[in-house]
Amino acid sequence: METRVSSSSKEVIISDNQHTVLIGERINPTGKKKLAEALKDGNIDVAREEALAQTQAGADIIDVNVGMFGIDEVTMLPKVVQAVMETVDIPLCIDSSNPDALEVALKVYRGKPLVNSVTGEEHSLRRVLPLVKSYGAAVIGLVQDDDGIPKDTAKRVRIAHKIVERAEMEGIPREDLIIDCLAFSVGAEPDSGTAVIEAIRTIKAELGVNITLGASNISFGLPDRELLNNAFAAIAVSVGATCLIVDVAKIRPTILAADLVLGRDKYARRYIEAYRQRIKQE
Ligand code: THG
Repeated sequence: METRVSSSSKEVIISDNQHTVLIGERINPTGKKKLAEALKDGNIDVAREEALAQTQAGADIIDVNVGMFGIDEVTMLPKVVQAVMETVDIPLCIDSSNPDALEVALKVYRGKPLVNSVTGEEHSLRRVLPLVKSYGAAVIGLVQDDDGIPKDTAKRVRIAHKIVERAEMEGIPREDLIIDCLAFSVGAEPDSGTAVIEAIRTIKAELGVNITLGASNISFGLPDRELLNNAFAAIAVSVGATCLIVDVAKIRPTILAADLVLGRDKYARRYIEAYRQRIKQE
């Protein structure tokens, strides 16, 4: 199963046969005062800087999210997408729960983007899937429906089936669908980690689709978040996640090590290259 996305000049392939693809999460105003203030003023320089820094840190794809109280996403999302395309030449993941914002961002995008996201909710399936189809994009499906994010594995699996079915009915090939099993914080929900791990295994076995995860959700409200995020990211990859939405600079060394152990880095090429870069900087 290969999901292909692209910028105007570069293609990224998401698959079990390649290294884990890292999607940089940092263009997101949540919890980032400087970026939030800049975006509220219509200033996109901070977003450009984040795009460049994440690409230099080894991001394969950049997530662009401008959703926050006080920011008009329909105006700002295409603006920031345009600015990031001018700054870096890797594919983008267009992150919004507002379909109108997704549509205007898709209009300005050059290449094949990843749309983040559709859910199992009826209003989302009806509005987002036709957009994905008509712009020839790939899409992340969140296992969430009109009752919210399920706590158990079985319901996550049912929603994944529903999203895949509806996408295929719309004419979107299964390769263009990536399922996100959505983790809660293990601080609030002790079984959150195991429910997600089991869901990844089952969805992958039953549907064969690529799997993603926002690794930082697991650690909300806990100390030493980076440590937890790294452990969870490595576990997710070992059970079948093929791309991760993460703070790339903080997660990449662990994932390079995990990829090597899992036979996804032939001759340790990427692992050794990252080591060389690191000692050059010291
Ligand atoms: N799945 C999918 N998309 C997603 C998520 C997901 N998009 C949004 C989010 N989850 C992933 N992105 C972030 C962005 C920031 C943070 C977490 C996830 C974050 N911010 C810190 C905070 O809020 O405290 C601030 C970080 C900083 O300043 O460095 O943790 O799950 N498909």
